[in-house]
Amino acid sequence: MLHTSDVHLGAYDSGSMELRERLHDTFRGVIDVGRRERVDFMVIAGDFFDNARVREETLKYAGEQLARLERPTVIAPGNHDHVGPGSVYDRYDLEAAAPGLRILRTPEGESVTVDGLSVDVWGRAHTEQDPKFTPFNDMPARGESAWQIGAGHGHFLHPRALLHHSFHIRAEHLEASDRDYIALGHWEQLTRVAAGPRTVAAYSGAPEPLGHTQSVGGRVLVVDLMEDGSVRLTAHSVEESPAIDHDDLPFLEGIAPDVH
Ligand SMILES: [Mn+2]
Repeated sequence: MLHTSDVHLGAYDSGSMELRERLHDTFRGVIDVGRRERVDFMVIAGDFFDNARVREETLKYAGEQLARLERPTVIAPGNHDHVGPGSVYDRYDLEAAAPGLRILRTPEGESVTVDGLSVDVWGRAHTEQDPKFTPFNDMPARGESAWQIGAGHGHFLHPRALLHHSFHIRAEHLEASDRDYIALGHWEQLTRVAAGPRTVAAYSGAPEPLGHTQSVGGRVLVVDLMEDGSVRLTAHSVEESPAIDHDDLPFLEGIAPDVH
């Protein structure tokens, strides 16, 4: 699968034309990685869009690119592209533009089975700016499909984390999830995080970080669901840099996350 998040499409819709185009190009690069690596599906772990007022052309562009993957996509909305009144997802019929697209629209959490695959993706949709929102506490048991993926958008708590951030994700939540892989969004930095012995969990980081302090950004994760039940990650650059193998990925240490 391809895992991306924090694309923030439309972030510059009312500003610089050059930055706007660059962000569009970056997402095209994400789709190019997915096509080149022949992924079976994609998960976008929140903040696909920057806000609910992005231009109509940006919505149309997003639909075109999602369709260009020619594989199903599951979107777990984040704090910038929340569901509920005024949601960006109610402005334009993305599902019609991109066959196989599923948007997780339930704040309490819902599971979807990816078209044609034995893969379930569970996640909770952000509603408008509820700071008490927690993406992963009290998850339901695994579903029926062979592979169980969680997708969520929030702030992983660790000793170096700033506790005032919202949307808390705790290592215990991920350990208790009993999922194979947890696709995280909200941090601009690519990093794996602790999730117990059973589960691999990672932030893909933003393909085009809005902040400038990230140690590793500008990447997208290819997640290999292996025949032996293990999960291997490879971080691909959306530009020209070489890929980073699973064992060389940053593992939380030393990261002061940029969140949006
Ligand atoms: Mn966010």
